[in-house]
Amino acid sequence: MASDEIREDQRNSKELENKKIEESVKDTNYTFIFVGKTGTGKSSLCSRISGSDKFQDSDSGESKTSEPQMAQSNHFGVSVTVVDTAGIMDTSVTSQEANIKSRDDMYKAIALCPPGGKRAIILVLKYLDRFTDADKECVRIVETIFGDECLEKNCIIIMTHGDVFDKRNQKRNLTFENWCQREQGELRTWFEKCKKRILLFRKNDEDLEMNEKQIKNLIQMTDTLDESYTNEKFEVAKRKHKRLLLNAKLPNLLETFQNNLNELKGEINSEDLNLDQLKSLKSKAIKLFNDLEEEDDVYYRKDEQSVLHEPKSQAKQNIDHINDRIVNMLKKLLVKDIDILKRKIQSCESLDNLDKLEKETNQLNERFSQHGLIVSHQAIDIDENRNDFNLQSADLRVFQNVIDQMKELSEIINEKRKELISVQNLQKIRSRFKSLKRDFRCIPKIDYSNQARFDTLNETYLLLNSIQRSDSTASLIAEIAEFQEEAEKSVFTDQPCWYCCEIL
Ligand SMILES: Nc1nc2c(ncn2[C@@H]2O[C@H](COP(=O)(O)OP(=O)(O)OP(=O)(O)O)[C@@H](O)[C@H]2O)c(=O)[nH]1
Ligand SMILES: [Mg+2]
Repeated sequence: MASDEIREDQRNSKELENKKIEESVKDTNYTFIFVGKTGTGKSSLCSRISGSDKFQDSDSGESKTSEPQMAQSNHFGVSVTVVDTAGIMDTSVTSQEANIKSRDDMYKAIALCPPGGKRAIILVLKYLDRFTDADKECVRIVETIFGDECLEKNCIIIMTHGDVFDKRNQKRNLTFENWCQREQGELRTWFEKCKKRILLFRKNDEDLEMNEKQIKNLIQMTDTLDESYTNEKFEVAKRKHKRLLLNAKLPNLLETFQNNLNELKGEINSEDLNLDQLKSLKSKAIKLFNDLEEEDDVYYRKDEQSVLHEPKSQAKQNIDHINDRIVNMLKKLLVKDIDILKRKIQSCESLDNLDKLEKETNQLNERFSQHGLIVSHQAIDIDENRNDFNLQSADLRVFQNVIDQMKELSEIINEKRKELISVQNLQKIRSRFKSLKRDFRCIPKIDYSNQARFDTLNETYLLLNSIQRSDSTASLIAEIAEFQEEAEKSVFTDQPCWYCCEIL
């Protein structure tokens, strides 16, 4: 066969194989999250699978990757996303910090995963490594982060440094499968837990074909997983993990909160607290509650009884207790202010003073708003910009009678105004009547023209009409009526009569 034909043949069989793979894979979108101890070869795997140079690998024993990164590529007609993570048990941080950092890294890594498709967690181990307590700890961390069942259901082990394995075991004619079967200790446990899903990866940047074959094996093994690793699973694992952390720190946490609560309770029970003191106590109580809420929110599911339930309900009681005191004290102050004004208005004797008192009523609103309340005679509301007491709309119920009193206050002002105006009018009428009577009686009747008499009479009609009839005006009305008769007589009888200067 000519060499061209051989090449053509090879190309055809390769295309056929790729087509077969394309047909055999079950999804169109695969995501691999690489986790493992530092230096095992995660970044190097990500580079080789994605072809991207963004993943830096390290030669030294120092941790290289510090932030999770992702890249996407296409193989055999499917989309493959790799997510690289920082090495667990990072050599640059202490063990406790490492745990927290790993957890946060994984949150970020999960966030980088595209939605849907098949997801697998790839636990990367390094051939040559003797598995120590640090490795055990690393796998334990993976389980706490991704969930206890993650090894069994969602994990594939990749053993890197397959090239070194080949060199070592070629002469012994030991296959990787046999080697796995013979391994004991930790690797055996993980191997069993992962239901023997393990792949050996070799690093050879020149051999692209081998690289593709390794990717193919990974995709096909991922298809054997019963379940994909979903965000929901991660959320459940995350809550469980946080709960574990909370349980660990719970005794300390509860002690601190209890001390703070007791201290606060002592202060609240003091009898003579002014508004400012109550305000600062309420802030303290709210802070305490929010601190508990913050701890609680991340650590328990909504359908579970929280371990912080008891201190939280005590903290809530404290807030309610202080709030009751604040609301009642405010109410008392407002009612007292309104009462003083009411009495002033009731005893007011001039319109000028009444105007001043009306102004004071409006200023009363300003005083309320200093306390974060907008009060009118229709309604009371919270001024959010000045709500220093942190009042809630439910608190406003207590102020209902303040609104009623404000309403009453404005009615009293209106009534008072009417009353004062009518007194003023009456005074004018009285003095006009006095001068009318005096004029009429002081001028000798002979000099008083009939027209003038007629006008006087008319004015008496007008005066009587303009007086609002009430008990206090009865005597004035009678007096004018009497004078009216006299004026009528003078107009209609035309009898000259003489009046002395009789002044009223
Ligand atoms: N010979 C050989 N070397 C490898 C293989 N895989 C990785 N390496 C080398 O191992 C070293 C560490 O690899 P990295 O990919 O940086 O390891 P890592 O897991 O990302 O490390 P961290 O980022 O620190 O967690 C690098 O020098 C790689 O070139 C492999 O299969 N064979
Ligand atoms: Mg790395």
